[in-house]
Amino acid sequence: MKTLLVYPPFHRLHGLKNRFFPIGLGYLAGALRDAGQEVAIYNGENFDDDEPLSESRNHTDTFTHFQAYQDALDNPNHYVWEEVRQVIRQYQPDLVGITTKSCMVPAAQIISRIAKEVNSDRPVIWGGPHASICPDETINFDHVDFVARHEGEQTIVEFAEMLESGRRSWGDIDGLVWRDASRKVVHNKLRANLPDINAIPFPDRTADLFPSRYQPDHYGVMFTSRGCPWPCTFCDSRGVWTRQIRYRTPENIAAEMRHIHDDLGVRDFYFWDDTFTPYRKHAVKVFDRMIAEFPEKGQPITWQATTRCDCVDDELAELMKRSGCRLLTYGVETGSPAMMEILRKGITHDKVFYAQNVMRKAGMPWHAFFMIGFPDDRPETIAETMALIRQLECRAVGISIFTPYPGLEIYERAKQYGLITEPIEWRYFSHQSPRNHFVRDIPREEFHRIAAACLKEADAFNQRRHRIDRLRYLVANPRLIPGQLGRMFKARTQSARKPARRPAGATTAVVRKPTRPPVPDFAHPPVQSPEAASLTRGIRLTPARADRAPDQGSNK
Ligand code: B12
Ligand code: SF4
Repeated sequence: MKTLLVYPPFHRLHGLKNRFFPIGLGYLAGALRDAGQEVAIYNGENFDDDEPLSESRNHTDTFTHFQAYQDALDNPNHYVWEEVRQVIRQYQPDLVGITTKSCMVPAAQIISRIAKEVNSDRPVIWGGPHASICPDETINFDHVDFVARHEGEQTIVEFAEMLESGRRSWGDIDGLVWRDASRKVVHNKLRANLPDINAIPFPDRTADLFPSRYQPDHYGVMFTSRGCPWPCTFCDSRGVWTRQIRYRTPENIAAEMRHIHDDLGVRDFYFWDDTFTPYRKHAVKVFDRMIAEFPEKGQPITWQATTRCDCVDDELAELMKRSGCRLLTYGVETGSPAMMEILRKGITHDKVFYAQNVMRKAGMPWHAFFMIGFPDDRPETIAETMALIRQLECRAVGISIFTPYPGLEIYERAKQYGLITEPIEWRYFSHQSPRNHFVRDIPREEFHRIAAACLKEADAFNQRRHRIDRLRYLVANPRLIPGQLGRMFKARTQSARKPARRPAGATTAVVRKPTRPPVPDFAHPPVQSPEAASLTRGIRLTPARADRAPDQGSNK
């Protein structure tokens, strides 16, 4: 019984790079492998180094590449879809499992269609945040046979085993949504969270079909906990995990770090926990264990994570630094006290400056994430956010255009204000969409003008800070200089190997002309022509598990 787990492409369809190991699928693969099942991961977001993709260097890259994304969705011969076809044909899975965030829905639909084109009798099952939060919509999509909600390890194993056994008692699998013989949608009992997450097998990072697309540190993604106890109205963490937080033991965390350090060569770890240090006592034990496992003088490692401004202090920061922390990211969200109330994030400006002070004393770089465009935002509240940003000493800020995802309190608020039309057209609905406008009191055009100015200012802020802070940090941490030089050298050689821009007049592949209205002018001028980013090109499957596929495109 072979299961193919698919991470749908998103940035890659925009013509942009976004490389990481899809750890959620890694967990599912680990569970299936431990249950004796054959499994492979196809990460549709990952890419070969010679693909014509640009680095995402500033806030507006995804907006300027938005048309390329739309074209890719409309072009059945786009090279990524050709790749998907070839992977499914060659791997011949008995089951295709697709993970979905809301922004990936259109790509996941195309992948499901391709899976059915190749083998119409093999089931397609969706899981992940979107499927968990919008199960009814999902089960009604064409080519989706089953939906798995919330924690997926047990569900996928039980599902694969039942499929293999020929039994069809789908009602016995918790967390499953399916159709009975009369096509009626059945929602099984919700899957309860596993009580002990230490018992979950480590993610199988070797299941990826394209290992040559990763560098060792791309496998360094980890989780030390699941869930987040805070009630923020804009965050879907609880839609995936509920508000219960479950921790791994320091020993279990260190064992996974040791495994990927020794077996895969990971030196730089990325903890993707919703909030990395919510429980101080536990965090101290984790850092102590990390220091014992990877002593600074013997086997130095580095890591980064995301946390809250009220979850750090001087002593903790010192410990983090000793255990290898090279960057902390804080979700500050807004500079407006009124918006902060609505977001129920529970932090104040005081806390932000407190965290800034902690970081300054520890000499540790940090980033701050913000959003603008909340349903109740006004020009003055957005100005408050920009004013706060100007006072920050962080190395970089990230500003997202707020997007309300279903299942959230703030989604209902936006709906009440008449800012959301259902059913949602997911291809236009994401943080990366220049059409985003979920603000009641600022007309669309004016909001886009304000947002473009904010993003431009944030880009300028980041460029300035990045240069200064990197220099400062390296002077304070000379042991990191060789690694930094290595990364710079690698980045240079990679960009030197980047394919040249398409010469004018070169043969173009078939890209169906868009019939949609033009995208509003939200961003700076494009850095790369959208057409160039969406051209069909030859795909080369690495010979690791799939045979080399014939070249398809003409832009070689
Ligand atoms: C780390 C993270 C990221 C990382 C990595 C993304 C990744 N690899 O998936 C980065 C920074 C790149 C990222 C980007 C974005 N993210 Co994010 N991210 C997260 C975070 C914190 C953890 C995700 C994760 O890996 N969890 C751990 C694994 C184990 O869980 P999992 O993947 O959900 O898988 C489990 C189950 O869902 C299920 N499952 C999943 N897939 C499948 C498939 C099948 C077949 C089955 C049976 C089960 C199953 O089983 C798994 C194991 O139990 C979540 C918050 C959260 N708590 O989920 C937000 C979250 C998923 N992200 C979110 C968003 C909005 C985004 C962005 C759109 C934000 C933006 N500004 O652009 C982008 C999307 C870009 C992209 N192409 O992914 C939202 C999604 C909301 C939604 N309705 O879609 C979340 C929920 C946070 C939030 N803001 O509310 N994100
Ligand atoms: S603290 Fe962060 S992860 Fe937790 S609910 Fe709030 S925004 Fe989500």
